[in-house]
Amino acid sequence: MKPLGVRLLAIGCAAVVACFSERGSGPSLNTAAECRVPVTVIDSMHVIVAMRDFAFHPDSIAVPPGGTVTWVNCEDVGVEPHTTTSDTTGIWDSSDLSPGARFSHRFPAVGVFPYHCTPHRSIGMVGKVVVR
Ligand SMILES: [Cu+2]
Repeated sequence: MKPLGVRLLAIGCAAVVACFSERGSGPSLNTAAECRVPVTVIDSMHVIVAMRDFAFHPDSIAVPPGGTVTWVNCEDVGVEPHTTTSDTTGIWDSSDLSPGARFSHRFPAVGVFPYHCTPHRSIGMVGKVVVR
């Protein structure tokens, strides 16, 4: 367990430093590990939402003000891309994320932020971030 924990902590720090609505990049992040995480909380300020089977897991998640959510596309290679896009236009929009890609957004203030996957909204691929 320890090696995995250390690796996840490193992922969390990297994402927090990368900060505001930034597309992740770089070889230091381990998408396979992120997709295996049994709980979505990396630490109190950073949570992961997996995109899998044309849904967000979990589809509702809470973070404190200043917290960061990282969405990871955990579909198998070859599955069509997903997005994470705020229902309110302009708060965040990942654009297409292929399997293995990720996107992070930091939420500075309290509120409820519904979002969706642009190509799959009509089949119910929606979620919600609650900042409290
Ligand atoms: Cu989708």
